[in-house]
Amino acid sequence: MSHEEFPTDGPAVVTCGLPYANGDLHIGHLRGYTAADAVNRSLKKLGQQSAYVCGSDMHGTPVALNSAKEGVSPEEYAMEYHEKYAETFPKFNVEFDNYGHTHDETNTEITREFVEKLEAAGYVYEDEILVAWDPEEDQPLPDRYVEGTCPYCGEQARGDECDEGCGRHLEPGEIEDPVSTLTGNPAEYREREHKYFAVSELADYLSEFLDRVEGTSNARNQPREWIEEGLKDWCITRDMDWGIDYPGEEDLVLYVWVDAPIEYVSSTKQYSERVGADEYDWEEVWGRDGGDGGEIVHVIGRDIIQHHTIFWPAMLHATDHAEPRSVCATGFVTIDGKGLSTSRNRAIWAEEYLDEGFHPDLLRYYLTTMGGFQQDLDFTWERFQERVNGELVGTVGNFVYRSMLFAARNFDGTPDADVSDEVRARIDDAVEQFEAAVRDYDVRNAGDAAVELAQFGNEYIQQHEPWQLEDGSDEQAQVIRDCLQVATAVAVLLEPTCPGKAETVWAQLGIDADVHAAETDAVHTEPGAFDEPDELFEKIEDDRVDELDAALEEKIAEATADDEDETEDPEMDESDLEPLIDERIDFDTFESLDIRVGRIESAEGVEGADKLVRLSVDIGVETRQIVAGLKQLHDVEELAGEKVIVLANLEKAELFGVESNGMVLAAGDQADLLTTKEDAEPGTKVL
Ligand code: B3M
Ligand code: ZN
Repeated sequence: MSHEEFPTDGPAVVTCGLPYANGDLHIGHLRGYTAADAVNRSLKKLGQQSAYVCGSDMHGTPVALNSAKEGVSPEEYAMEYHEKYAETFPKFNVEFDNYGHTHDETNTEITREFVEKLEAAGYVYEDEILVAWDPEEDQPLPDRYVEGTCPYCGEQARGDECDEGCGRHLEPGEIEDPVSTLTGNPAEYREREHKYFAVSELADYLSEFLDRVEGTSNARNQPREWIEEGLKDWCITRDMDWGIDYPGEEDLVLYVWVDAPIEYVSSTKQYSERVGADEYDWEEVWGRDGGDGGEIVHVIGRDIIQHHTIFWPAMLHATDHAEPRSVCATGFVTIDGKGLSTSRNRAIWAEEYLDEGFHPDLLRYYLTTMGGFQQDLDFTWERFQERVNGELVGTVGNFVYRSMLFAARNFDGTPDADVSDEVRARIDDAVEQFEAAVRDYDVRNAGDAAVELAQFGNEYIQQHEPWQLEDGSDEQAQVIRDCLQVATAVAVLLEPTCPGKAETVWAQLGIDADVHAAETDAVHTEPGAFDEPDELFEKIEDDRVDELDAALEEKIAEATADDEDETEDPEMDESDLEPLIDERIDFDTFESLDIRVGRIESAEGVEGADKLVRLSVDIGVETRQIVAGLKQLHDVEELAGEKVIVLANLEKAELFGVESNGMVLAAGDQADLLTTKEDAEPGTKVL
């Protein structure tokens, strides 16, 4: 079954993964919220009725742990961040139709209703299970209270998610070698009674759902593997105080991942109640009226694909709700090629960006149009400058400003002339490109449609040289009229990406209408009379970038130094080193290792894996495909050309479905790559 093309008759809802109310917002968060905001605005441009809803995720161990560190109650702590978020998003022109939170009455009520429906439909059962326990604190250790080894991939993992390895959700009791994050003690396992949602019974439904769901390929493909492996039932309760009580059970709260996605529904309800069901009907959207539901579009980070393509649709289906139409999962944000780290302050914080005085649309433009949706997105101040000065200042700003300045000086605004067929057709092409991109949830291409149209405008004005034509002549009027129409259209198509700037362009053009509400046919709106415009964008100078870079480096260094200060024992570094292995090997054993010099020919990230890179390595005799865990530690784009040392006769392995034929040697946690001092050629044996 394929979905009806946008715009559909029914309403759409666009959501973005809820931020945990447990810390400041940074550029990694903003990527998702700006992309989803752009998706919502773009759908509306197509004439689709659509609302954008979200809310703060107040529950669970992410909030409980952080609030305990601050010594305040989880509720107080989470509310404070919630209010902060509600203030910050609009500053980035992220405009939610409703921004609620998971602890409010609406969500508490709807969550209870979901659980009761699940129970009534026979999907919930009770089981005695082993949960991690801190013997010293004598308390259970749900989710982030425990860390250990992922049983699937062997990486270090949190109690409920393998956040550094394979990304899988982990059930209580699954993690190996559990250690309490409260005391650092090894955790024990104790028997407890918990509630389970029989997700495994819905495997067939979920397979069919995955055939239908639209969105990014990572979100459609990864879950198939999990289903093929066999779905486990899902433990939906926790031994905690903070959360929504499990109906009828005093000691248990619901697992945070139960009530969090339900907030999508609750938030839609709050919006609907505010504007009236005649205007926007949440029951219709979520299929609570017995219908098929509206167009539910989820934008998420790629680390929560399993929750949105397995658990959530299973919950919706089992409770007779409509299913999501699409799940679009973004990649992560890296800074200067390295993984974003809040503890090391390797981050650009939302407030920090605003304090620099940059317009929010600049960052929105960067985040929504830099690379594909699913790819990791690297942020550097240089590239930020490059994109702002190149596309926004040089192409869009320059075109709009020069056309309008000329028009204001020679015609007091829009000259009296008809738009030429050529220009009208070019604008229509841009609209087509934009609409096709939106139907693909491709916000980058939608943004490109606007910038390429401005580029055309620049070429057009250059070619027709209105300054060479007689002032006030019909010919001159014609060229300028065309340019102003292009400017009008650029603003419409750029609105989802740069809403603030689009508004400015329309205001400057003397158009007395709302560019946000405008649909794509508004590209042909006639501009009015106007005075000399202001420049739309400001160039970012090189020394500004140098300052920003220096400040970023400094704060990372400070955070690292703070980390080191905490290492009280100066011997610590040494004891961190692994002890030497006593047992000796003979020379023959050493000789049996075929170690070679190699040269990396190409490198690309492995889809779905946070760390893995697929390398093509020339080892003289042949070229090998080798998978290595280098992604977060190195700039993948810069690996090609590096000389490396390869263990060539290591047995083959398969990582994330990709064959690895050999091993690239590297030292330590930071994967410092081994290389040669002089110029030994690929293939040379290491002895
Ligand atoms: N609060 C944040 C995350 O894991 C989490 C999302 C909930 S979405 C329903 O990205
Ligand atoms: Zn794992």
